[in-house]
Amino acid sequence: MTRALSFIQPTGDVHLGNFLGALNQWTLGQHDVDGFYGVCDLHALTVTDTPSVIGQNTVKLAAILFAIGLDPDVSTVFVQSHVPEHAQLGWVMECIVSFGELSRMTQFKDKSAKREGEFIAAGLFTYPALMAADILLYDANEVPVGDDQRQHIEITRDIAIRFNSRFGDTFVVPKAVMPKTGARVMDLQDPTSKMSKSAATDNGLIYMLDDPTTILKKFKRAVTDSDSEVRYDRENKPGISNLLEIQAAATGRSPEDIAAGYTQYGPLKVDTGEAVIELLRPIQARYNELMTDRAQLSALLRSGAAKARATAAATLERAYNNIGFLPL
Ligand code: AQP
Repeated sequence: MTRALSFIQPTGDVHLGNFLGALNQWTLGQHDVDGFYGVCDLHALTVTDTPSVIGQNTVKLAAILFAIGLDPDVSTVFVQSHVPEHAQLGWVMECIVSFGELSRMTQFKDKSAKREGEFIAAGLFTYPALMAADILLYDANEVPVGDDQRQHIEITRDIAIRFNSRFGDTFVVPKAVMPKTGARVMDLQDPTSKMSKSAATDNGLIYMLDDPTTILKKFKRAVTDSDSEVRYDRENKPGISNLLEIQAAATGRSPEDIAAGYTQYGPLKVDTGEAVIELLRPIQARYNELMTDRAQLSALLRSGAAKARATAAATLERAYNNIGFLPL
């Protein structure tokens, strides 16, 4: 059976881009794969320095993962720091990737530029090595992610291939899997930039826990394009195409088909907002229920970590043996 693995960082409130690009794929595909899904709190440490924030965000994010429909009897849902093999294989990966490869990662360039003059953790630079370890530990064939993760999956493949040729066949070489629509949801106020937790303002972000009035207001204020034709054309009509793609991802239709039903921007904005409200409504209700029983959430995560650890420990041992470390 195909093995899938994907993570989300507890670096802020989860938004519609995270959901349509990644989380929704995890739930929709969970019965067709052996899925490992989690909260990568070690990665969040690259940009978070306030005590307790990562832990608080992790609980909320875990509740979201169950609220979207990940079934703990079907998928393994866990927190990265609960499985120490991630950090252990992460170091090995740092020794398999080169400084030059890490220097070319656009996410490092973007995130370090945003933090100019501030503390820039070395972990922000070596992050792709830990991410490679996350994926390779589980022999994942597929990594369901949004389009912004393409370069990270490419470097993971390069690392796996290099390790296998240096130390013998050890890791499965994974591939990225992206949804047909929603792989790159753009900021509603700046449709040329991706919707991102670390955006300067949240006016263009739809959070998964935003109330219906806020969601509708943000859609009504979405920036559109200069002429008034409703047409799916990402290059020349980024604002309208983003709305069409969001509505398509929320309803399972195609953006072109949706565009054919509109002659004005106003109704498109309202209908897209309403489709998103209906998509998020049951998730928000389940989230609120789950957050009232923290003991149950912790129990679910403990059992997820135990399952994840069994797989991760076997892969780490295989890697150590193939490297030829002296056995204990
Ligand atoms: N705008 C987006 N459209 C589609 N998919 C997206 N993802 C993120 N933004 C979009 C996907 O969400 C998953 C989890 O993302 P992450 O938390 O690991 O970090 P990220 O990719 O760096 O996402 P953000 O929201 O932009 O966070 P910050 O601001 O912390 O960098 C991934 O599969 C990602 O592709």
